[in-house]
Amino acid sequence: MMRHPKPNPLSLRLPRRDFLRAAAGSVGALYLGASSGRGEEAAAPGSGGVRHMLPPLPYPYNALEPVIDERTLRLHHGVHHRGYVDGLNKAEAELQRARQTGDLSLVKHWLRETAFHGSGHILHTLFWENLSPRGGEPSGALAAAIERDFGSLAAFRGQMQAATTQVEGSGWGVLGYHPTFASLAILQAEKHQDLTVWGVAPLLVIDVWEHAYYLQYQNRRADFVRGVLDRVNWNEVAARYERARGQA
Ligand code: MN3
Repeated sequence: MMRHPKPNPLSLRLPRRDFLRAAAGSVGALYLGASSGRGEEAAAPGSGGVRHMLPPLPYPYNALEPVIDERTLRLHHGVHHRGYVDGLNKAEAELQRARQTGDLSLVKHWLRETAFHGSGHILHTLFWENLSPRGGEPSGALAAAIERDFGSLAAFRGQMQAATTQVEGSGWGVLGYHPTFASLAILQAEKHQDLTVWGVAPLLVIDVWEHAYYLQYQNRRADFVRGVLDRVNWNEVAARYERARGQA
C-alpha cells in the first residue's frame, strides 16, 4: 500500500498514547494495529487520501463512571462511532468510483454521506479526547481567552450548558476558535454536519446563491460554475493549502 508522505488536511492526528492501556478492551485496537499510528491510514492515490479507522479510547471503558457508564460507552464508541468510520470510508470509495467511471449522478448523495459520517467521526474523536476521568478547569492562554470572550469561566459554562441543552433534536454543543475573527465561539450543530465536515479549512469556494449568477446566466448554474473554474487563482489556493497544512 502506498503511503502519502504528508498528512491529508482532513486526516486526524490521533496520538498513540495510552494505546496499550486501552487496547485490552478496545474495538479500535483491531483497526489501529495496521495503521501508521495516527489512527488514519494512507490510502491509494485518488481515493480521498486516507482510510479512516476507529481510534481506541484514551482511557478504559469504565473510566468515566458514573457520568458515562461502561455499557453506554462501549455501545457509543464500538458501535455508533464505528458506524461513522465505516460510512465515511464507503462514501469516499463511492466518490472514487464516480470519478473513475464518470458517472457523477450521485455525487450529491455521497457528499451528504461524507458530511454526515465525516463530521460524526471527527466530532466523536474529539469528544473522547475532550474527556478525562478527573476533569478540571482551563488554565493559561485558554483561560484568558475564555475570560476575554465570555466574561468569566462561569459565564462560559452557563452559555455552553444552555446552547448544548437547547440543540433542536440530535446534535452537539461546540466550543470553537474562529480564525477569521480570532475569537472563541460557542456553536450548536444539528445532527453532525449541515453539509460541512468539521475541521476542514476552506481553500476554494464558489458562490452559487442566485444573486451570484442569475442576472447573467438565469438558471444555467452549470455554465457559471464552469466559467468560474476556468478563472481560479491557483496561486492563492496553493497559498491557502500551505497555510492549512501548517495548522494541521
Ligand atoms: Mn454519538
